[in-house]
Formats: sequence, C-alpha cells, structure tokens
Amino acid sequence: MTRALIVVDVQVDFLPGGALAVPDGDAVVPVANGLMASGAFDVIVATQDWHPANHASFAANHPGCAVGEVIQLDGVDQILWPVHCVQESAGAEFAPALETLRFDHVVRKGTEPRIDSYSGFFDNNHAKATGLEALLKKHEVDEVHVLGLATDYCVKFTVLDACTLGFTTHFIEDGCRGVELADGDCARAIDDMKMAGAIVTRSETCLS
Ligand code: VGL
Ligand code: ZN
Repeated sequence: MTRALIVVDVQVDFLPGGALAVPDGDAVVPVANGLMASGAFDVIVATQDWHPANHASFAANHPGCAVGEVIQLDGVDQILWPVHCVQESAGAEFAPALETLRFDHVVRKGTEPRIDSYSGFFDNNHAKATGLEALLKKHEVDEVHVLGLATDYCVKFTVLDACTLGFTTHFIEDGCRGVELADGDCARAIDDMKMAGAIVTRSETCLS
C-alpha cells in the first residue's frame, strides 16, 4: 500500500489575519508538521491556491458585486471572495511555520482567470486536471490522507474527487478548519465526504 499526504492550501491568506482568514486556521500547521515528520507517508503533496490578479473569483473584479455574492461564471455558480492568494504575493506563500522542505511536490491551482479550482485535482468545471492525479498514479498511490484549509471548500472538493478517482480517502478532521460562511457548512461538508466514501480520521490514527 502506498500512502500520500495531501496538504491543502495552508497559505498565509487563509490564516488568521489573512485576506480570507479561516477561523483557527493556524491550528492545522502543527498537525501537518507532525504528520509530515512521522514517516508514515510515502509521498507528501501540497496544493497552493495560486490566482492571477484578474481572477474571476474576486469580488473586486466584478464592479457592483460584494464578497459572498454568488454569480454565474460560464454557467457555473461562483462565490465571490476577497482578493486572496495572488501569484507571487506574500498572502499566497505557505504558512511560515509549515515545514515546506518536507513537500515532495507542490500542485498549484486556480491559475486560469475565469475558472476557480477548489479541488486539488480538477477545476470547478471539471474540465482541466491539475496534474495531481497523474502525480499520485506515477507514485502508485492507492491511499490519500487529506488535511488543510478549508474544510468546506478546498479540502471537501479535494476529498470528493479523490473518492471518485478511486483512492482510499481519509479526511483528517483535526488537521482541517473551515470557513463556515453559513452555520453548519463544515458539518455538511463532512457528511458529504462520508457519503462519497471518505473515512473520517484523526491525526493520531494516521500515525499508528
Ligand atoms: C479556498 C475559497 C477560495 C480554499 C480557496 O482553500 O478552501 N476557499 N479559494
Ligand atoms: Zn481561491
């Protein structure tokens, strides 16, 4: 069995004080560091939200629209976010305390101006792959363990795609935090992941 750890979007803009701060988001950093140091994983991949400044998911790029509004973007619902994770900006960097030297690979996503990409595998239209699946296949990975930010967006869609692609998929609950735009979003996200076949675990379990 070959196991991968996928560290989703643990970036400055998603930490407290960041542009799209996830409450308590910095709590995932020690969990990620502990798992990466454990030697329990054959391959460690980080995803990085990596938007051009003109990205269509930014409310600022739609005059008259506000953060949190939902618009139609080429036929797909798109939540409008604050400007975040702009390529080469400080906010797009990984959390300073995250031990990035442990990463074997970094997969960048959300790079197309008109398409968002919550999942680490595909854009939101499911039209374009990021290369993560091919990378995992190359390493003959059959089991993925997912943690990071945010439970109700990028973690959720990464987990759902991993399940659909046939990986045995673990969602590491204590290694994730969510945006929780609406009350219950994180709980619903966890239900959706379970329904898709994901196994909800805690970091201690991954180490044993
Ligand atoms: C994310 C909203 C917009 C995430 C990324 O990493 O969960 N959420 N871009
Ligand atoms: Zn984004």
